[in-house]
Amino acid sequence: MKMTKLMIGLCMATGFMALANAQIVMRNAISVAENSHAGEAVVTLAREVEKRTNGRIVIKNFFSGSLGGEREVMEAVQLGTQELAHNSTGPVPNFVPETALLDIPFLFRDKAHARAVLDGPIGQELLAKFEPKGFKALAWTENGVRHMTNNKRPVNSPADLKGLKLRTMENPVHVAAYKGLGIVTTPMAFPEVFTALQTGTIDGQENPLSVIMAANFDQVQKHITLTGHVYSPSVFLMNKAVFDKLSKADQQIFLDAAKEGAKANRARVDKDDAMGVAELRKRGMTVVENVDKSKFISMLGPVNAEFEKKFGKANLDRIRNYK
Ligand code: EAX
Repeated sequence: MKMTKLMIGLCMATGFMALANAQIVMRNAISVAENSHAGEAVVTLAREVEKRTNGRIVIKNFFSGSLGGEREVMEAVQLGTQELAHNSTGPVPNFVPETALLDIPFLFRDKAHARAVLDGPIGQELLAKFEPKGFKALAWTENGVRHMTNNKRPVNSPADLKGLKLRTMENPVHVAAYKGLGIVTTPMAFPEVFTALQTGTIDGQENPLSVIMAANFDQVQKHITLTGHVYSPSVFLMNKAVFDKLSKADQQIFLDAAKEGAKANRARVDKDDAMGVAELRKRGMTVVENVDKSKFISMLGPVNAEFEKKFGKANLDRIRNYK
C-alpha cells in the first residue's frame, strides 16, 4: 500500500501526541555503591521527583562509577549527554574554580559548621557559579569528613606521612595541600582506586568513613587514622538546558527533591560516622583515633598562606567565622 501525504501527516501527529504524554527518563550517576550516603541522595531524589510528578519524570540511577569517574560524568552533564550527576567536589574546581576554596584542609570546624555555610548565603552564592558553566546545581549534599588510610604504617603524626604514596582526587587544592604534608600525591579517578590499592600501585588514599566502608577499602588497606583533614562537600548537578526547559513547577520539584536528598544523605553520613570506627575495626583495620590536629595545621602553614593569597583571606575568614 502506498502511503499518502495525509496518512504520513496523521502518523506524525499521533507520534507527537504519544511523545507529549511520554515519560521523561533522565540518568543520574554516583561513583560509589548504592548502599551509601551518595546512594541515599540519588535514590531519594529519584523517588521524590517521580512521586511529585506522578511518574511523568523518572530518574534512572547508575552506581559504582558505571558511567565513569566524577570528572567524566561532569563532562557528560555539561555536554547534556547525561542529565544529572551527584559528585563530590573532587573534580568540580576544574569546571567552577570559585568552589575550590571549599576543599581547603581544616577550613570548617565540623560538619555542623560546613552544613550551615553551604545552606546559607555563601553556599547559595557558590551554587549560582555553576550556571555560566552549563550546570544547574540543585543543592549541596555531603561526602563527609576525610581520613587517611594506607598499607605501610599507622599514621600518628604528620611525620609518618612523609613519602607515602596516596591517591588524591583530581582536585588542585588537595594536591597542593597533601604535598605540603610530605605525601607523594597520585591524582586518580575514584573507580580505579580499589585496584590501585590492591596491586600496590599506591600505598593509600583518603576518604570519609562512608566512602571507605561503601567501597570496601578495608579489604585492601590496613591502617586508618582519623585525620579529619578535609570536609568534603558533594552536590547535585543537572544540565542547565535540561533544567531550563522544565516548567517552573517541575523546576521547583527538582529543587525540593534535592533538599530531601540532602537530608537523607547527611543523616546517613552521621550514621556512618557513628558506627564507622567500630565497623572498620571489625573488618580488620587498625584505627588511630586521636591525632594532634594542630601539628597537621602548622605543617600546612605555607600552603595555607598560598591559599589565602589565591582565594583572598577575607573570603576564607567569611567561611571560618560563619555562625
Ligand atoms: O564521591 O573520589 C573520591 O575520593 C570521592 O570522595 C568519592 O568518589 C565519593
